[in-house]
Amino acid sequence: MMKNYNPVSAQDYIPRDLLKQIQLQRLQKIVAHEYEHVAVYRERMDERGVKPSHIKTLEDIALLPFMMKKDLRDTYPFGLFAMDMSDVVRLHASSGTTGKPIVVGYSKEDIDVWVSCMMRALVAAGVGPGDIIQNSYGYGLFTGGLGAHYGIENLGATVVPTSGGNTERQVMLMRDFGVTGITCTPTYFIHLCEKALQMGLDVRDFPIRVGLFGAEPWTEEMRKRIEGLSGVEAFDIYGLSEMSGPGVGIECECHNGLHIFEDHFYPEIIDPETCEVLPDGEEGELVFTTISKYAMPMIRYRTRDITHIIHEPCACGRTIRKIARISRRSDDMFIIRGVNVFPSQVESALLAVEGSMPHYRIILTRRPDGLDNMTIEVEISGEFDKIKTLEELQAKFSHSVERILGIHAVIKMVPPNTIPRSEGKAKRVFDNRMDSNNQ
Ligand code: DLL
Repeated sequence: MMKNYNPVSAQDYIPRDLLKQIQLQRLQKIVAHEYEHVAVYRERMDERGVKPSHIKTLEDIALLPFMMKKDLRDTYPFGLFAMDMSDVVRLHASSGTTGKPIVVGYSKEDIDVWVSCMMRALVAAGVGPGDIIQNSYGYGLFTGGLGAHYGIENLGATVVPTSGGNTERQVMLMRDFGVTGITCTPTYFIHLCEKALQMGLDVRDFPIRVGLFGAEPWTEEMRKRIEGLSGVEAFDIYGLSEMSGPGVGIECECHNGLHIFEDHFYPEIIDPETCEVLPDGEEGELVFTTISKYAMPMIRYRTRDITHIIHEPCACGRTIRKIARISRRSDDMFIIRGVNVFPSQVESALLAVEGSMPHYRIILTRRPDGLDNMTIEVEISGEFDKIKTLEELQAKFSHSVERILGIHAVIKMVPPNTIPRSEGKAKRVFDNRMDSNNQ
């Protein structure tokens, strides 16, 4: 119990009764603050006849209206700010795929809370003073770079702020600086390891032992690939700009779910159709309330991320609850010939095949007769040059996809290094069905 105990993480081990008291006090305070300062939200509460004084228990949170990404877009840029601009010390923005970015703002105290959560995340991954952490999350408006940066620095570890890109140089610095840990997307780390091999180096020979990987969904199969390729222990770290950024939750050494820093982010799981709150253990959409963020509180924010809450106590001794790894977002889903498909299922199917490479993309097209096609491009590794082996591999992929998804996909084997590598979040799905329609 409490193997990795560090005073930085004291709140991870707080008795649950006390945690609930703290959560309630914080919730009451934040709802009153939001009601007073954010007109859009006050109007919504008024429409429902809900006043801040109605929040008497944690369950009363169900009285409050939800917030969605659309609310952030509709109030662009500062419409959801609940503090004077003179008290806002930092802005971040996430680009999104369509239209205006969403903007988030932080007070000095909000930043302190964010840093403390990031420190707790690093401690859970076994990072501490003496470690040299290469931070390859992008610096800038994206929360990954600066979020991880200040956590590492305040913990007393050494941060190497490489940001994303210039991969060859990153490999060189990793080796020359004796880097012991890395923070980046899982996809970028694989790219780094492969680049090292191209340079005649093997990351397994470097002192690096730990990685905090997140910002995009990844699978258990991908974890095995990463650990095999690099020898690092891979931790899944979760977060989103609307809460703060990285460090909303992380795995501990047990690697069977992500602890949520519940004293700052109050989680709920809802049925995305009916919006009904679901009990622990049931899968649904993750909803968060920031109970200690004042410049821009988010109340019952619908993340679109699909998971369930794990209520059972964790062997690490932490009392804060866990969520299951997030392998899908409700808006990632695509429908092909009537079957719902998530990219992570395709990843699991591909990586279940021995000898596969973790580089793939999914291309959706519509045939002139209206039928949808799914083509999966998979990269072959340099070793697969014999046609027979290639054909065998292709058949194995096809079979694995059909077994897991229940539909047929065209498997296209492409030469090594032809699928573009991402420095940040990977784009896996290319839905060209509209274009095919217009042809
Ligand atoms: O991706 C913050 C972050 C940076 C998290 C670095 C972890 C590490 P956004 O750009 O706002 O923020 O994207 C948030 O990314 O709602 C999830 O859909 C997805 N996501 C983030 N972490 C994970 C993860 C950052 N570990 C959105 N597993 C979230 C699966 C993740 N999905």
